[in-house]
Amino acid sequence: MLSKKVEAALNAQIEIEASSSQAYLAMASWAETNGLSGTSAFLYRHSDEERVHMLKLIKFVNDRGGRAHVPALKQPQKDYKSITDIFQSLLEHETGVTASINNVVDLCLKEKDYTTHNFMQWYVSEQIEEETLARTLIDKLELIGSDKAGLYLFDRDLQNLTGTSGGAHDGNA
Ligand code: OFO
Repeated sequence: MLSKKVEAALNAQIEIEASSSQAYLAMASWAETNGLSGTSAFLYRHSDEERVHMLKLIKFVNDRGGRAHVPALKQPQKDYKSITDIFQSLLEHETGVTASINNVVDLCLKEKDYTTHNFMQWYVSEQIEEETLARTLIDKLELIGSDKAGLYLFDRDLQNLTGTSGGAHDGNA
């Protein structure tokens, strides 16, 4: 059984994962209409992965005797200055998500909720992968600079790049 505090923290995390999914969907749509089809495919997949993160939390909360709430969401940012702007925003967003996950983990320890603590470890590892990937992509974009051919290849490479393990082995969500 979840404590009220842990239940509230998990519900707050559900909202964050849902907002992440919306934010990356908006980025995908921007990229799609700015000639970046590979980037857009990557971001659509990333958006789907975040939805899976949300679903895993919803199921966990309900299975543990709590009640998951589906949140209302604010409209995400619509326009971006560039592809680099997209990935910088994505990294900034993920850094915030990591901080929030760490807070949930911390609360689990305080509440001696080792089951939820164990469940959250998946999110902890996921965040390491996501932040590393975002930093790698930003480094590549810095190297490419204004080289159009480089940008073309970067976008093409993203066509089939999976964001993280998130979408692949989430069979239960
Ligand atoms: Fe990348 O945020 Fe989910 O966990």
